[in-house]
Amino acid sequence: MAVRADLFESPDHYQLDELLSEEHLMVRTAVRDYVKKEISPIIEDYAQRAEFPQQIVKQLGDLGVFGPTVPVEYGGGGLDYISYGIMMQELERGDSGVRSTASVQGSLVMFPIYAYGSEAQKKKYLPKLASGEYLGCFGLTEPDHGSNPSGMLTNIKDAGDHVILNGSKMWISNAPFADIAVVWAKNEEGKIQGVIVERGMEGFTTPTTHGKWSLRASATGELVFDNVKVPKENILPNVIGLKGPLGCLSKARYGIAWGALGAAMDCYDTALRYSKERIQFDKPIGAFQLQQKKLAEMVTEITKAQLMVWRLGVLMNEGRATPAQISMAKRNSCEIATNIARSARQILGGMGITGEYSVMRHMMNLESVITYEGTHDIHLLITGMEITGFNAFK
Ligand code: TGC
Ligand code: FAD
Repeated sequence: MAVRADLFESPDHYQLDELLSEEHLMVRTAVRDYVKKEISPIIEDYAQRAEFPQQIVKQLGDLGVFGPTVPVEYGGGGLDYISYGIMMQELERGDSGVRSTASVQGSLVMFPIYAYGSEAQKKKYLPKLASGEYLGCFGLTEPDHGSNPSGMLTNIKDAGDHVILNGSKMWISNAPFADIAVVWAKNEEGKIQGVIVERGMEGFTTPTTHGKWSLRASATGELVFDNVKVPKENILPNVIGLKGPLGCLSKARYGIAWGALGAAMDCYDTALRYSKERIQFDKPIGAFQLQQKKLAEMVTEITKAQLMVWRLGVLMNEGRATPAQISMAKRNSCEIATNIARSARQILGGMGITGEYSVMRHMMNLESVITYEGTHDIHLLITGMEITGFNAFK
């Protein structure tokens, strides 16, 4: 598959770079350069083959995108939330699946071990996860419990110095290659607890999910637990209840708010370039009003979303961002990115459906991004409940 040179430049219609520090800009340059060198040249082929590029795990560890907000003493980057957001934007600009790998590792595996784990768990797992020596996954969703994880059936039963884990999880990113899984299960009192399950534990398997038309370069699978003996020292001691996994989701959803914007920027940048080069009726198609309308609306939505995620980053840094604010940004970025990918694909005409350009791949990936970490509807209902005080979920 011929791959075009990656000439990406991020749109900055409102001089928003002035809101970023030197450190933020350095982080952006480092991750953008990595994506141009290591991701753009290969990702289309991996997506076409529906194969996970396993070599990126170590590369992403070396780049420092796993757990960037985790303190340096545990192998993290000790950076702020805007740096984390920028990393996710740049990775998803390359491919949502690459950002997914980093989101899961950092926000859904390292964060719960850091925030809810024992000192021994932090020392044992965090440095290896940060460096990419270990890959992790996060098991919350079940076949019959997606939007309503509180109904989960996966359970642990006390058996002396260990617990016995039974049940199954579905749609789990990274599962087929994961060395460890942070799994959420109900204890005998029906309360949700987190356990760290290691590959190799008897009765634990991770079958791959095949046939996806979206996130094809990301590995998705199931987690199946058949009387798995998990030592009690692998239970996360410092959280109980659904707020445990939902607290992790807040971090990951924040990253997706920036990430989906990266995919939108890539689609806009690609469509803008194409509109200046493609001649029809003796003119570049960008000279026609209909195409300008699409491009002008894209950059307007990108600019609004850039402002929203930057402000959310400031609130995250100050510890003031609420789950509802995070939901609004995740939902908005996914919606505008999905719409922008579709418009960009149309601007590219027939070329838009090929793998020669990134747009169709982004468009298909974004169908997962708008669904996972809480669907578009769920985030709307979170906003609805916040502003009206009425719970419309149940
Ligand atoms: P509810 O009663 O509202 O809440 C239970 C407890 O949790 C607290 N809480 C939160 N805490 C931290 N962060 C948040 N975002 C929180 N949201 C709620 C809440 O205060 C309460 O605490 P407490 O102390 O009172 O017990 O729970 P509910 O059962 O009514 O559910 C609410 C709902 C529907 C919003 C929630 O279940 C939900 O968000 N559903 C969506 C499920 C979801 O997002 N699944 C994602 C699975 S992981 C994934 O998709 C990874 S993809 C990764 C990738 O590849 O990038
Ligand atoms: P359902 O909950 O069955 O929803 C179906 C439809 O009903 C949706 O449109 C939804 O919005 C709507 N709906 C549901 N409840 C309501 C309501 N109360 N009011 C109105 N409408 C409602 N999960 C993990 O735990 N870990 C992972 O790593 C992970 N990775 C994923 C990777 C991919 C590629 C995908 C596709 C999913 C992944 N997920 C993961 C699962 C993901 O979080 C769920 O798919 C998502 O939460 C939705 O659950 P569901 O698919 O069961 O849909």
